[in-house]
Amino acid sequence: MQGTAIAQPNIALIKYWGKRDVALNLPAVGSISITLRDLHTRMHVTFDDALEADELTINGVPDQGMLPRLASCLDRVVEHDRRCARIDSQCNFPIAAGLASSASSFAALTVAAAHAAGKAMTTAELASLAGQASGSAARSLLGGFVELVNTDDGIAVETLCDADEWPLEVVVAITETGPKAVGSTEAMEISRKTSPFYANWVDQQAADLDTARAAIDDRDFDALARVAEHNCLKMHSIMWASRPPMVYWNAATMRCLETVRALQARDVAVFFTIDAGPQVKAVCLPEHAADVEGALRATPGVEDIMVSGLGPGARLESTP
Ligand code: 2P0
Repeated sequence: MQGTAIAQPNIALIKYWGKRDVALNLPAVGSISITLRDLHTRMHVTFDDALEADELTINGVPDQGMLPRLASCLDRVVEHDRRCARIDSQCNFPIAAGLASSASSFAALTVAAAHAAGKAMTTAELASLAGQASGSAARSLLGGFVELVNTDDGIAVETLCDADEWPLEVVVAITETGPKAVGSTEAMEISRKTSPFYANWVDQQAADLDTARAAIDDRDFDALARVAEHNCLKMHSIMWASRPPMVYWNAATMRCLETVRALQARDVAVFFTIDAGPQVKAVCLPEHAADVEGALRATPGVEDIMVSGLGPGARLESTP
């Protein structure tokens, strides 16, 4: 009645922003991401008759705030009356700061819980369950370059290219730690209801997905860079034009973009992407990673740097 799974966060290059069904947590648009290798969440789940309530620890500290969302995910995995669970989450990077901790957490939780409940599930079933908890979590089921596709009745995930087939590096510039002011779920709904750019965003997404898919197929870094930066800035422009406006950037975020532009001017193969937080993710060819890391580390306001290659999807760590 227990399982341990590990999952890595993923960084969207073509972003998910907005829902077509809030109750089922279905995205309004498809997305393409890269799964990281060196940042991870490890989830240990035990279903235990002796417990009177679900329990959660995050990095060893009891946590009530996240518990309802994790418990709902367990309810969906088990489906019928379930035993109470002890959930132990270990995360080696800042939580809730725009580093996709919910993606790795819910991907790992879904895989661990399915095993603990004795349920053999396909990747498609696991992705659907993880996606109901957090849209981006479905993508962390798979490694490398991953596309989340909207289907008639839900979602599907597929690998476009394995991590070792195009081993890019990601340099994450941390400009601020601590939880964000508005969570992604709420921010997406504010955007959908109030941003004058939202409908246009949904209409244009298929074209950006086509461009990115072709760039990945061709291993065309410049083409991927152009469409990823465009898609990222378009997503942020939706947020900026929402009511109330949502600006996740700080001054150091902008300075990091200037650093990336300066690197590009020196023909360094790098591009930026930014999610619902102030961190800047610089995606580059491996031979440029040290150059990119050095430049971002020297950028005023950057508090820390994390570097990661691309990695595998969520998996069971032990099968007791
Ligand atoms: C993404 N983000 O594609 C986009 C880009 C943030 C910006 O998916 O409401 O935590 O739980 O489904 O998955 C973050 O949103 O949102 C996200 P919910 P999630 O990575």
